[in-house]
Amino acid sequence: MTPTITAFESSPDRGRGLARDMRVRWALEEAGQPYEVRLLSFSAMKEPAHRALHPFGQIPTYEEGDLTLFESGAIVLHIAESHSGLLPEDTNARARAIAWMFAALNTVEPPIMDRTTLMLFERDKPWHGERLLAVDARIRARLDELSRRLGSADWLEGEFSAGDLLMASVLLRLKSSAMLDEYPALSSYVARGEARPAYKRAFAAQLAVFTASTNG
Ligand code: GTB
Repeated sequence: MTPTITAFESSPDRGRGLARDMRVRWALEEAGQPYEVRLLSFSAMKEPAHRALHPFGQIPTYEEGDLTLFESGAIVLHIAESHSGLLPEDTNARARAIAWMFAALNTVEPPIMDRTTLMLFERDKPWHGERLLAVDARIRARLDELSRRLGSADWLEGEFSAGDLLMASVLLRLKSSAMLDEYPALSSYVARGEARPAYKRAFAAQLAVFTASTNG
């Protein structure tokens, strides 16, 4: 059955890969799983019909037969468990790859999201500069630790996995800052993710939503 995901009808980044449907699209492309997309306006996301799928009135959601999911991490995990190629077969290696999924979402993404919020919505606040310094220090601490662990490896846990998919997705949010350049191993890691054909297809599909709506 072809799954349907939800995505922004119009995104603050104009479809350039930052909204969280991107990681779901990427996972589906890695899995070779075709999918459909239902685009939602900001007001439609808060309507009861969408809240029945997503209690917090956000994107992305995932519908497949009688299964409905929200939370991008849970969706990526479901895709990874339902298809081969995104999680190792070996039980322990699989558990470690899943740990990296949680690390991406629970340890690395929070300070990076704080930065995104500061830059998108809080530039006019009197405390903006001071808070940005504090948030950047927290991000650099995580990047330093992550970079040390990655070392010269291509991926975090052997072969590319859903852990790398989520970690690279999270780090990509820093592309608009110069911060990633301070960590060459992480810059190369993200570039390896972006170079994957599945990532490129997912990015093009998300961008096409915006270019289609501005052209037509
Ligand atoms: N924990 C949830 C998940 O991982 O699925 C978080 C979902 C979430 O934050 N969704 C956002 C949303 O629906 C879109 S991704 N927001 C609308 C709302 O809450 O009303 C966050 C996002 C989108 C776009 C940019 N950008 O353009 O820079 C950055 C971040």
